[in-house]
Order: sequence, then C-alpha cells, then structure tokens
Amino acid sequence: MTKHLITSALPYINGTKHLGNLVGSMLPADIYARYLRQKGEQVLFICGTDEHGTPAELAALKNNMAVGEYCEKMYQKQNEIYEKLGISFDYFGRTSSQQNKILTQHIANALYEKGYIYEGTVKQFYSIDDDLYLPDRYVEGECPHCGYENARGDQCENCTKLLDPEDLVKPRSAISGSENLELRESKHLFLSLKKMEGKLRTWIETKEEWSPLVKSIALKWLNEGLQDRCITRDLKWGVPVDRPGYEGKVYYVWFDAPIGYISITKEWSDQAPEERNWEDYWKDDKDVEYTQFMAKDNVPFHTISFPATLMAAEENWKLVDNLKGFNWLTYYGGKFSTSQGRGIFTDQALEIMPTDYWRYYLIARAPEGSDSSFTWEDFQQVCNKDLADVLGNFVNRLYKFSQKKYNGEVPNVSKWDEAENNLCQQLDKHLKAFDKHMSDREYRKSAQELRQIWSLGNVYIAEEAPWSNPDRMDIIIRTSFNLLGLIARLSNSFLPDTSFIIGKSLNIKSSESWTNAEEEIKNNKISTFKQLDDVLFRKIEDAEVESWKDKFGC
Ligand code: B3M
Ligand code: ZN
Repeated sequence: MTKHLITSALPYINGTKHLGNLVGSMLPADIYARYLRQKGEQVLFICGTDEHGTPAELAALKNNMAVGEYCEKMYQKQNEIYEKLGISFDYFGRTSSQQNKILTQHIANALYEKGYIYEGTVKQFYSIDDDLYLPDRYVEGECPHCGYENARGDQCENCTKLLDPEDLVKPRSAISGSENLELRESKHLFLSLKKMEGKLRTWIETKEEWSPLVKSIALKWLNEGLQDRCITRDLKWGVPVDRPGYEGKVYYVWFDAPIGYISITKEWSDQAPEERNWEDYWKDDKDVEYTQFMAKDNVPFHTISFPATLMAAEENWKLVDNLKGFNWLTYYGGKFSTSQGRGIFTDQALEIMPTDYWRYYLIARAPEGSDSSFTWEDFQQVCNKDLADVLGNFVNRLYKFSQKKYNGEVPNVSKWDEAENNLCQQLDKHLKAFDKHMSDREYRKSAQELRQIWSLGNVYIAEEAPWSNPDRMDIIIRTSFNLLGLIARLSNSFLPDTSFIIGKSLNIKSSESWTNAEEEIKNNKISTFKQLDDVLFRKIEDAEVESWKDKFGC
C-alpha cells in the first residue's frame, strides 16, 4: 500500500504566525492529511519549527532571553496554537534537534566527498559593537544610486536596485545603528548548484501535475541560470560546520531547514523505534507519495536547492512528488507582516472566534489561483452566510422540529419518494466533484462543493417542510438525518470540531469515510440523536466587525 508523506513549510520560530502563514501551508496540508486518513490511506504528516538564522537570534535578544531558551518557549507556544487550530500533525518537531544537527552535517559531508561543495571566501561586514557578522539585510546606509538614507544591504526599497552591502554609503548596523564596521574576509562553503542544472531540469520536466505557479517559479530560476550558493555563515546559532578551520561557523538556515523534514521524521521514529522507521519514508521508495505545501516565496528552495542537495548527495533520498504552492493572503490588499505586526496573528484569531470559523473562511478564500484579500467584512459575510445561514440553519431546523416530534429517536422507513430520488441525484454529482477536488488538492473548489451539499440539506428540509407534511414526515426526517450524518463526515477535514459535535449527537464516528449518495441517503443506520448544547454557528454582528477593524486597523 502506498504511504503518504505530507509536510508543510516549517514556520520560523520568531513570533506567532499570522493567518497568511496558516492558509499557505499548515491548514491545507492538514485538510489533505485528514482527507487521506478518512479514505483509509496511510499518512504521515510532519512539520516543526525552523529555529536557526539571524531573525531567531535577534528576536531572542529583543526578548532578553538566551536564544535556546527563546526557541524552547516559542516552540511550545506555536505547538499549542496549532493544536487549538486542529492541525493534526503526526509529529511537530524542531530543526534545533540533535537529529537535525547530525543529518545536516552528514549530508553536507556527503556533498563534499562527491565534489558538490567547495571552499571559497566571502567579504562581510563585521559589527564591532554588536560582536556579530551582519547578514546583508542587517547592513543599512545611503543608496549609491538615489541617495535614499535607509537602503538595506540587499536592496534599496526606494529605487528597487539590488545592492551589495559594500555599495552603501556610510554603512551602519541595522541592529545597533553603529557605524563601527569592518569589512572582513572569511572562508565559507559553496554548493555547486550550477553543476546540478541538467539533472534538476530533467527532474522538473517530469512533474506534469505541478501547478503553473509552481512550475513557472522553478523554470524561471533554471532559465536564468543557477548560481552556486554560499551555505555557511559566521554565526553562533545554527548547525555547526564540523570541518577544521570552520570553528565558529554554522550552516545557512536554508540549508538545514528543509533537511529538517527528514530529521523531524527521525525524531518521530526515535520516539518508538520498534514500530516506526523514518527511512521507510525517506529512502527513495516507490511506495511513498510525498506532498509538500508552502507559500510561493518558498518554492525556489523546494524545487531547486533542496532537491539539488538531496540528488547530489547520491544516497537515494526521496524527492517530492506533489508540490502545492500558494499565493499571498493579503490584509485589505496589503502585506501581512510578522515583523511589522500587520494583520491578524493565529493566537489573536483564536481569541476572536473559534477554530472552525477560521478554517472554513481561510480555505474558502484560499489564495490558489491568485492572491486573495482578507477583510473583516468578508469574514463576516462568509461565516454568516455559509456557516450560520446554510449549515447552521439546516441543523437548527432539523433538531428543533425533531426534538418535539421524535424525542431523540430517528424513525425507520423503508420507502423513499421522488424528492429523495432527486436529492440523491444532485448529491451524487456534488459528492463526485468534492472527491475529485479534494484528491487534486483544489481547496477553493472543494469548499464550494461542500457548501453546495450543506445547501442541499437546507433546501430539502425547507421545501419538503416536514412540519406541514404529516404523510411524509418520517421519510423527510430520516432522510435529513442521513444527510446530516454524511455532512458530518464530509466536513471533518474542514470543520473538525463541528463535525465531531454532530457526530457525537448522532452517535456516529465523524472521521469515518462515506460511500455514494444512494447508500448514504437510503439507509436506517442512524437511530438516535441527542440535542446539541448550543447553536452550531452564531452570526457575526456589524458592531463586532467595527470593533475588530478598530483594534487591528485596516
Ligand atoms: N521557515 C520560511 C517560512 O516560514 C521558512 C520555511 C522553511 S521550509 C523548510 O515561510
Ligand atoms: Zn536607491
């Protein structure tokens, strides 16, 4: 049986993530994992925090903490948030683990032996006052082209010209503002990407199922010609380079982070070595289907540098099969930004509304074909219409009426009429479409089909009106409960909490799979229902929207 390996891009450790991060990786990966498990597939869903690099060091400094201590705290915090959001990782690990250190060094050494890593020198600013080599974007100064005073060492945001830090007039440290800088030359390791161009191209050309977004990013890099990359840094925090003469240097964060997918799988298997083996997933095994989820800015690392690393090591590492890339979720058309605190962070979101509202809204608006814009008004409208007016309304009507007339017992019936045949026909169409979109990882379309199915229930009960149809009352109530049981299971990957609540009330397992419309609708499997404690979905009021806009700005 084919095993499914699913990874979502590893979130940076610095700070809680915003909704844009969630919808561009973890949430769709979770929906895919849940869907496959429900279909009886064997799934391993892996993620973890990306903990190295200067941003982590600086965030720790800002918080007055040692970097290891800071990472520990943020790891716990992020882990907790994803659990609340219902993200069903099989394992959520860390790139600062011992496993990642060993594996990163191992792969780098394999590359070195095979001639894919060579030594070179790099000139870099050293800030004497900060006691730190400054990465390009942490050097600021005057742009030599337009005179803009706050140009960064990688680019001038005023005239957009690409820069090297040495180009800046009066360079200073972006961390302390100190101008006490020295340009120092130091020894580093380089990865020969150029040598891998041919192999990468051949591999990418076989990826027919990759979306145009992903494929065009990968091909653009290839067509522009690959540059060898410096894969080490003069930093203290990271995976140390275990090579004489490289004391005090670490691997670049983008070198060790994707290796984290493998080492986190090893963390998972080290927890129960008798039953689990990480190599079953990672050594080129035809029986593993590997799917990655990420936002578009991560695509080059996953289509070029990481696969090149794995291929060049010549150790039979498993490469990605399906790569699902996302555009940006914007906040009123502008950028969500962790560093500027703009937009909504996952922990704040959970204080405002429960998990399922966010999951449904985000996935219904997933930035698949193009960027998509979050607004509070849109959030209100989608939740009120789809969740409260359609799904919520169907459930409320059904329970309210049935409680009075049936007192917790779902009637058994043996005959169905024209209306039920029609319902089955329509349902069949939507079920097939839903299944297809889910297995194609087309989330907007899947959400639309799911909504159509909720709507079938709502329309059915309104049109058949059991309250004024005593002859058919039993049939209509039985059919409605059957449909609701199906809806609970279909909604499981989108609305896990709601699905669980409905399932519990009907005494069915909401994580079970489904069959076809006829079998689902024309049966007597559900026998009882328990009243729900609360309304399923409440409406979002205009006043709330106003207060959120005030609080978060827009
Ligand atoms: N941490 C960037 C990001 O969170 C980066 C992804 C690593 S995936 C190996 O967008
Ligand atoms: Zn400029």
